[in-house]
Amino acid sequence: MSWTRRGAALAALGVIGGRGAAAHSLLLGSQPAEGAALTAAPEAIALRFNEPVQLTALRLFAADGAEWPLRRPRDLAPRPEHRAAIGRELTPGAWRAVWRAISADGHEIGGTLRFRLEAPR
Ligand SMILES: [Cu+2]
Repeated sequence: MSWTRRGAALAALGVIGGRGAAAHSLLLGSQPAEGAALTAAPEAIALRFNEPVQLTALRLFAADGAEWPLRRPRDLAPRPEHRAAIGRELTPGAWRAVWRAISADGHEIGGTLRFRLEAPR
């Protein structure tokens, strides 16, 4: 089932949003940090949650929409920390990492992490 269809199915069951929202797993932090302006290209993207979550998607995009390769374990076991190695050095500019996960309470959560890589000077 695609994520879109799964999301629609979950929404139909009333499990997305509304009651119990406070019980969703929370993203506590990341590397790079949200909004960071970096002077050196990061070698990985890391996400840290308050409890184990199953990371179902993590994709990295350049400002022009080009997707950059990430390498992460195929193992989908729930963990509080997830890390993906960046397969190719980032170019200067704006970047966004889009992630989705299954929260420990079974709900789908997701977000977008934005950061910049400054041009060398
Ligand atoms: Cu929830």
